[in-house]
Parts: sequence; C-alpha cells; structure tokens
Amino acid sequence: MVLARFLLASVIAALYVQAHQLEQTPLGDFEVPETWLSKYGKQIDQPFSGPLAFSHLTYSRCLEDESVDFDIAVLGMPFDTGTSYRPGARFGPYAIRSGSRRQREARGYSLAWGNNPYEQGSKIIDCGDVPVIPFDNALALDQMEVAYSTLLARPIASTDSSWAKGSFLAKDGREHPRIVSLGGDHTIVLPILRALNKVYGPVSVIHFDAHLDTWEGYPGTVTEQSKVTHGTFFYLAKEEGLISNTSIHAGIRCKLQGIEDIENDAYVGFHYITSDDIDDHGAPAIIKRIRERVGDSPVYLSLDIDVIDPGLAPGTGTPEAGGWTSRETKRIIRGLAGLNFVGADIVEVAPAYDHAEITGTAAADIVHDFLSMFMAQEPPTPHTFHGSWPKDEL
Ligand SMILES: [Mn+2]
Repeated sequence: MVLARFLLASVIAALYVQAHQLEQTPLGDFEVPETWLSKYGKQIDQPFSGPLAFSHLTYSRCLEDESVDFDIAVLGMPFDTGTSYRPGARFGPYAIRSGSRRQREARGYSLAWGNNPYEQGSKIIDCGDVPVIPFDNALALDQMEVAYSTLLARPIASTDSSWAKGSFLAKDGREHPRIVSLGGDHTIVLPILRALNKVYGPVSVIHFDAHLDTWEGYPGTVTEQSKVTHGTFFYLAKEEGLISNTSIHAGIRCKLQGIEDIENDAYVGFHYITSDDIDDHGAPAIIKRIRERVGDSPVYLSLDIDVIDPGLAPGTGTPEAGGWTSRETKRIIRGLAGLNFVGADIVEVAPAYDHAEITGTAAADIVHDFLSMFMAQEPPTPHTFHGSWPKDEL
C-alpha cells in the first residue's frame, strides 16, 4: 500500500515537471545571450575602478612569490611610528595608489618629458606593501630592510637595460632592479639605505624636504631605539657609514634650534638649498647645484611631500609654510635625469589631513616623474609646439 502511494506520487511529480518543462520550452529559435567578451572585449579598468595597484600596473606579491621579476618595482612601506608630530603616513601607499588611478600605461606620455615610461621596454610592476608590524619599530625596520634587500636581489626582467647603469656601480658588478618606495614616514629611508649599502656601498642622497632630518635626537630620546625617528635617520645613516659626503637637501625652510643644526648637517654630509633659493636663483641653477654636488656617484632620491607648500600638499605630518609648488618641484626633478639613480621614494603622505585628494594626486604624479626620470638619459628639452613664442626683445 505504501509502495503504491509512493509510485503514484512519483508519477504525478514526473507529469508535473514535464508539463512545466513543456511550458518553458521556447517556440522559436533559442538565442544564446552574447557574452561580455564577445560583445565588449576585455574587462578593462576605468580610471575610477579596478584593484588598487599603482597606475593600474600588474600587482604582484613579490615578497612571497620569488618567481616574479621586474626592472622597476613600486613598493609600499606603511610605517608611521617614527613621526614626531601628526601620525597617519601608514595610509600613504594607499593614498598615492588611489591618487594614481587616472594614470595608466596607455596614457603615460607627457609633453614635459617627451616619453612614456611604460613604453621603454622595461617591466614596471606594483609589488604591494611590506607587511610592516605596527607594534615594534625595531622589528618593523628589519622587515623593511629584508623586504628591500629581497627585491634588490632579483634579476632584472628586461634584456634591454639601456635605462639602467647600475652594473658598474654595484659591488657585485651586475644590474639590480630599481625600487620606488611609497612611504610611510621618513624613517623608512634608514632600512632602505642599509639595504642599498650592501649592494652599492655608500650612496649620495638628493633629499627634497622642508626639514633637514639630520638631527642627532629629540629631547627625551634617551634609549637607542628612541633615537630612530623621521627626523634623525640621516644622522644614524651617517654613523653607520651608509651615505657619502656628497649629499644635498632641496627646499629647506624649517626652524632650527640654532645655526649649530647646520654645522651638524654638514657633518652628516649635506649641502642645502632653501625654498627661497628658487626665487633668487631659479630652477635651472638649483638643478645645476644638485647635479654638481652628487656628480657621477650612485644616488638615492628621497622626496618628503612636505617640500611642497602645504597649500598644495596639506596631507602630511609636519607641514611648513612657504614651500615650493608641485610644478616647481616637478621641473627640478626633470632636471635630474641621467644621474646614477639606484632608487627613489616619496614619503610622509598622510591622507587623514588631506582635502579632495590633493596630496595623493600630487604624490602619484611625482612617482610618474620618478619613472620617467629613471628612463631618460638626460633632462628633456622643452617641447616645441607649432607656432613660436614672441622674441625675448619684444
Ligand atoms: Mn622628512
């Protein structure tokens, strides 16, 4: 009896399903819906969409994937526990990548440079961020040094290394990749210089900043660890023999304890150019002084976003009035092409103090300039347009 009921129920269910299937069978030709790929092609990233890699570059976790190679790597260092005033630069790599969203390989040509850094036969990728521990500065510094050394040791990807001239600079006589680091507060430069030292020996530093960052310590920094800050790392680098006596600051305007700070600065190995010097001497003279100072030594470029006036880059930890414009800063950077760069960074972008992404956008644009600077053999000549400018005598 139970079996009979079950069979009857099964037959009814089967008839029900069949009836509904009949109802849903299309009468005409069945149209296969067109796929995205066949109708629209690739799933491109719009400027405002996609995963957050610098300039929509390929994003790789290069620290864990040891098969990844590159010529130039963008690397985030979200460390900000060396700051003396406003923290927040741990969000700098995020803000700079976010500010880069309108940049892309397909639209990377600039009139000012006369090149597209992404179309010079070099492999440029975003290697993500160093997983910096936020609870232990000594550990964090070691993590950043190990990460930087790890990437520096990779073989370069391209066979055409016309842009690179590091093989005769490196102690092992081979070409090493270049890394563009996104800070992070300025302390990140200490582990970077330690890593670079192992490959190149002491390097010259071109340092764009409102501040000297060569102080021996702050009041109250009595332990060894508390001496490691975003205002003292160059002093420590000098003590460790990481920098040569051919370095130079550009854009200085901070207040000092006294002129003895400048004497100490000279001991650390720096000449300096003040922010006012651009009015008295102009960008070309500033470029000339920087180039003469570092000569043909291996050069590391470190740019603190606070070199730019806080009106044009407010999102930073220690703003100083009276800085350079982003246009002036970009022009000076163009004048540095052809020097023996072994790496570069942009630091102290702290988006919590930013407005309308002004600072992140400026920082991302400067990173594009760094890439163009690495590619160019010499400073670009100003682009010539149709028509002509009035003669000087008019
Ligand atoms: Mn600084």
